[in-house]
Amino acid sequence: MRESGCPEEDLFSFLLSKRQEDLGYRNILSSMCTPPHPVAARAHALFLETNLGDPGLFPGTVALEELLVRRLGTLMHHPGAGGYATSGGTESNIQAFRIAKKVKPVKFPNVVVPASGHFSFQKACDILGLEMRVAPLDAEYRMDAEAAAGLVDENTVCIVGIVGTTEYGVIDPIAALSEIALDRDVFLHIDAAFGGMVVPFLENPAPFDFSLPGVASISVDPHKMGMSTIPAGCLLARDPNHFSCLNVETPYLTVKQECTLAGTRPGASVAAAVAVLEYLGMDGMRAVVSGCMENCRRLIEGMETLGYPRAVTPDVNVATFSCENPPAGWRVSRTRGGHMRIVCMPHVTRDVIEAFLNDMSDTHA
Ligand code: 0PR
Repeated sequence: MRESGCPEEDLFSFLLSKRQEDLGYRNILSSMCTPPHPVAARAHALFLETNLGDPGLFPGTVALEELLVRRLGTLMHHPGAGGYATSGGTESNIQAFRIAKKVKPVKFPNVVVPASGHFSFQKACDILGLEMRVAPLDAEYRMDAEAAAGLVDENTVCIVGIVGTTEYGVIDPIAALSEIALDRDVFLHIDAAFGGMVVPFLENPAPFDFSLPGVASISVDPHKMGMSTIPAGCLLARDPNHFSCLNVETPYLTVKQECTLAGTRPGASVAAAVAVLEYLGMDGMRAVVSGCMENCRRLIEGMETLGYPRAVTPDVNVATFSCENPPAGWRVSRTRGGHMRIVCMPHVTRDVIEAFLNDMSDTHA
């Protein structure tokens, strides 16, 4: 550290110079995050110093966390779901595995995860000493439910299904997985970190949530399509008592037990997540999602016209193509299968898509 402090103006010109090295979101087509909605930023500022890790000190913020869980539980067709605000999909996935492992205590536990699983499942298995059994995908990158069933044995503590896969934006056959979970009495965790804030706002979505009786827990992230500030995730469980198996004693805090992974936890991003849901309502979210889906369709159509076929028709706003290089100045990502991947987040507007297609066609020419 410096011996004596830096003048504020010098400090902030230094910080600003670093901030300017960051890429603006405009030409970023690879991210599942997006600039926060203005009401999220405003709410975040209001709750800056709140700490959900010591709930007795912040009862108002705690009430907002409860409201978030109730809103998202209701969205997932189970208003009585238990839950808490996590730091994102990774923490939610780790905590879901912790619950599943406690629910079925066996000596050599394994979990069945689709090959499309986010790398957070690898972290979770490593931390928790779980064997990860990888279920193959079908030709459209969805989990092969029959093959998954074949991997389940008496040591399987959890099956994972994904709603909106990170790489190809497809939805696994959750209804079939729900049947398998009930049949074989296994905990079924749904990773809807991305799709949880998309699918409920589509027209006539196939059931993927607590409306299916085998679904035990769901992760859904407000800091992705929920346009909240970072970090904002949420883990929901059908049975609220499932969280009590994670409880540890917290003798000197204002509450005596906690089930969360993090200790000190931000209230600001939770208030921001609630703010967006309340401000937009179902109608507002439908409008945002339908815009993103429309842009995604336009992108696919435009790319195919230029001779770059889609890898698959996605269920959510993630488009993938057989295409080598993006035009200069654009950030896209690449799937493990070698496809160009573009996430049509809210900042990827129609104008951005048209500008990208224009640059692609110049490259093509
Ligand atoms: N589950 C799914 C289906 C995900 O897509 C992700 C993240 C996670 C879990 C983990 O969530 P957290 O990162 O919140 O813990 N998917 C994005 C990805 O890996 C995360 C991301 C976001 C990456 C923004 C880059 C970026 O700029 O692609």
